[in-house]
Amino acid sequence: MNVKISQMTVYPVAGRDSMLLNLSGAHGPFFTRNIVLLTTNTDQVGVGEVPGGTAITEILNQSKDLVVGSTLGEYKQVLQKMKRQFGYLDAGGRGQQTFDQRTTIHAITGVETAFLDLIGQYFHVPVAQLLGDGQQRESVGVLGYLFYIGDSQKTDLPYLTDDDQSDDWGKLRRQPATTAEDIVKLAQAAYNRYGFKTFKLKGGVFDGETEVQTMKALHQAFPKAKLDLDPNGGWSLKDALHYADELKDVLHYIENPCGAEDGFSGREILSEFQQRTHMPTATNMVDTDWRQMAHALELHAVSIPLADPHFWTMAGSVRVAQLCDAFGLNWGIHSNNHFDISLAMAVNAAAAAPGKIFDIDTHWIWQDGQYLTKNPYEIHDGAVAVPKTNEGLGIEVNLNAIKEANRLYVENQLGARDDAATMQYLIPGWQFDPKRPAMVRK
Ligand code: GKR
Ligand code: MG
Repeated sequence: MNVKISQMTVYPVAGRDSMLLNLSGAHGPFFTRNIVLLTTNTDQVGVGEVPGGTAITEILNQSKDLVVGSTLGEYKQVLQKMKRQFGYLDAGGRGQQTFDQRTTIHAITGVETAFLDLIGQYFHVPVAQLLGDGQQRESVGVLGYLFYIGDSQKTDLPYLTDDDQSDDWGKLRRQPATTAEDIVKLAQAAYNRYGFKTFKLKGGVFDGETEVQTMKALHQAFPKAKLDLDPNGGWSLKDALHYADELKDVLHYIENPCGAEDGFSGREILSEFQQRTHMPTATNMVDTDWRQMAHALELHAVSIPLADPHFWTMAGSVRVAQLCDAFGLNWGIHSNNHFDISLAMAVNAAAAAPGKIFDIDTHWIWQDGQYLTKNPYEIHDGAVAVPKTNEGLGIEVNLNAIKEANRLYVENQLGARDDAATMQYLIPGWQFDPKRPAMVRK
C-alpha cells in the first residue's frame, strides 16, 4: 500500500516559562511553539515542533495543499515545493535579536520532521538512522543551561511559582537568581537532578565583570565541569578580549563574546577575537545559513557552529555536523524554550552527527514537566539516550495536552516572543540595545 499523508494539522501552542534574563530583556510567563501533525491513510501520526509566532503558523497552514496527498517517499519534493513557494519570505535574513526569525525555514523543518518521524515508524528505525550517514551514537550529551532570573513578583504577569516542589531544581527555577551565589545554587540543583557535565550561563545581563565573577564561582564549585558563557555578542571586542583573558583557565569555550561593531561584521570581529585569544568560540548568531557559514569558515570566525535543526532543518543540521567533522571543527546545537518534541528532534540530530560533538544546548530543564507526548526523553547523567529500537522520533503525541497548550495560546492571545515588554516591568521604558547588557541602563 502506498502510504500517503491524509491530514496535516497545525497547532500554535504555549507553555510556561520563568522570568529568564538575557540581552533581549526578560522571558514572559509563556513561550510559544508551532506543532505539526501529519496523519497517514494508515492512521500513523508524525510530529514536528518549531518556534512560535503567527508568521510560521501561516506558512504551515498555507503549505497543507503541498503536503496532503503526497507519499512518504516524496517528502523531499514536498520540502522543495515549500521552499520554492515561500522561500522569498526568508530573503531579508534575520534581525539582531537571537529570536528574530526567518520563517519559511522553520515551517520546512516542522514538515520535514513529521515526515521523518513517519518514515522512521514505517521502516522501524529511529530518525537518527535516516539522517546523514546514519546513527553514530546512542547517547547524546546535553548541557545545563543556566540563566539569571528576574523577580516575577515585580510584575502582574501570571508566572508559575510552585509548579514543581519535588526537589531544589523544581523550586529554584521559579525564584529570582541574580548573584553568583544564586547561579551556583541553581547549578547544584540542576546537577543533582540531571547530572550535567557542561554548564552554560546566559550572559549579556549584568556588566561583563559581574558575569566573569559568576563564571569563576561556578568553576570553583564545579572544577571538573566544562563551562561556557554566552553574552549574545553584547560585549565590545576590546572588553571581550579582557574578559577572555580573565576566564582563560575557567571556560571550556565561549559563545558570541562580541559581534558586529565599527563597520565590521560579527564574523570579522569573532575572527579577530579567535585569532587573538585562541579560545574556542561558538556561535548561533553569525553562521545561521550556508551563505553566512561560508564567510564564517573563510574568516576562521567560529570553531563550534551551533547548528540548531529548527533553523537548519534536521538534514541541514547534520550536514553542518559532517562539515565540522571533515574540517576539524566541533559541532553543537543552539536552543530556545521548547517542548519535549523538540528535545527528541535535537537528540536525534545529535545522534546522527559524526565525530566528536559538544554537549548540546537545551532549555528543557526550564520546561521539564510540561509534556506534549506520553513518553518524553529524559536527561540522566548529563545525557539523553536515543535507543536504536526507537521508531521515528520514538515519542507518542498526547493530543489532549497539545489541545490544552493550544487553548493556553489562544486564550492569552499569544504570538512571537517579546522580551522587551516584560523587561519594562523591571526597568521602565527599557529598550533593546545589542551592545548593552540588559540590566545595564542609566
Ligand atoms: O532563551 O533567552 C534565551 C536565549 O538567549 C535564546 O534566545 C538564545 O537564542 O539560547 C540562545 C543562544 O544561545 O543565543
Ligand atoms: Mg548563543
